[in-house]
Amino acid sequence: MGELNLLVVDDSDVQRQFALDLCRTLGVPRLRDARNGALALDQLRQQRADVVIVDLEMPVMDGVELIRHIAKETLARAVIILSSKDPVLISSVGTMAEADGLPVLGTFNKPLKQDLLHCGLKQLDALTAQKDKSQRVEEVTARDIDIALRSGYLTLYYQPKLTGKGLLLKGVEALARWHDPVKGTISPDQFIAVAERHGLIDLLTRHLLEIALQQKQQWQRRGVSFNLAFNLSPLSLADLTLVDWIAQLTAQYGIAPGEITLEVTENALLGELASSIQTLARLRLKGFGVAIDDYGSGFANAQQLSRVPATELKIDRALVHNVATRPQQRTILQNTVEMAHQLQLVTVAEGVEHREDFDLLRQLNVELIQGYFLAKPMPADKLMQWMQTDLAPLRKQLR
Ligand code: G
Ligand code: G
Ligand code: MN
Repeated sequence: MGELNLLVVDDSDVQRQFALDLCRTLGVPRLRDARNGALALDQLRQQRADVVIVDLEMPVMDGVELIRHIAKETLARAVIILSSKDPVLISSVGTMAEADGLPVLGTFNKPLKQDLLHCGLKQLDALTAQKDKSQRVEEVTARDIDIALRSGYLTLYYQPKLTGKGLLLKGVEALARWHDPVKGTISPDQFIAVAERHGLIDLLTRHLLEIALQQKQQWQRRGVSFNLAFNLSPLSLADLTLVDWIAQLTAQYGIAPGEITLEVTENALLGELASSIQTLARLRLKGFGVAIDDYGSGFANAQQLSRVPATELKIDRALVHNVATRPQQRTILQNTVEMAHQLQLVTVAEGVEHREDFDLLRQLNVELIQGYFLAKPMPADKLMQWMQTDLAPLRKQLR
């Protein structure tokens, strides 16, 4: 628990002591407490905290108001929310906090449980690592992309998708990577959108698809077979020539369409619906798999989903991450999985980082699991090495 500085805010003496005792048991070195929101705010303004555990129902200033102040004045790095009220209410306060830029490590019903608290507090380190990463944002220009395409700076990494039961390697997702000799590694978040804005996305997509298919062909020649998933830009779905050139290229490399899955983000399916659906339907007719990506991050509803000719539903990291410490999120996830199964879709959980989440997902019958907990995206040669050396121990450990 390092140097952790934690504040417990609860109007009930008994509950407050209980939470403080749990924190002591977990070895939190610096502990403070406050009886209501107003007193907590005074304390935090004098000295900020790493984590504040907030009870929602309190006199003088309730937890909701306190959390807004903490977020607006950045008085803590993260909060944990407690209540004896309806889980949906607790969860919506959590959503509010995160919308204000305040990370939530857990939203729990009272009484607080030690293992849940421990699991929540452990997230803080990951949070810090993420922050450091997101601060380095560089602008990429259309010209840079053009040069990168010509110079071969763009490559693909591959992230395994494993079955929850048995940990079989069912597929990999290809993820674009840009290794620039001057700027270092540039993330797709920084160049896909620029390519889309400057009319370079088709060029980029073809370039990357060709790399992917070439790689797939090599694996095939070595007798290794698993599905390959490839991300398509929503813009590409409006392109009526897309299906033909994907089919052509796939055939050219001697790959069966059933071995390829095309991923499209949920939000792509909201706008230009008719032409998107036409494109996806034609891909399906030709035998390709179609995955709805980032499901749960946007606003697609079940009815819209049922109209999309998909084979797979990828549940967004936002619904998956820390699900084991958020009981109400678990309910949403469970319903999503059931709905997907009723629509005959294979479910994939994205962004699984913890053992606790992995165990829960397996229990909820999510077929495929993808995330740092099992394997990070890696270059093709690394993937082969990973299959040979890391996969068997992983299976043993998670049996
Ligand atoms: O690894 P990650 O940082 O790899 O990817 C960030 C985002 O970029 C994700 O939303 C992912 O879907 C998207 N992305 C990654 N590779 C590609 C690609 O080849 N094409 C498109 N259109 N999006 C990609
Ligand atoms: O949007 P899409 O699902 O295509 O993007 C996948 C993104 O998620 C990529 O940026 C990939 O690098 C990233 N990713 C994969 N596994 C994990 C994980 O366990 N945690 C986090 N934070 N990101 C992940
Ligand atoms: Mn994807």
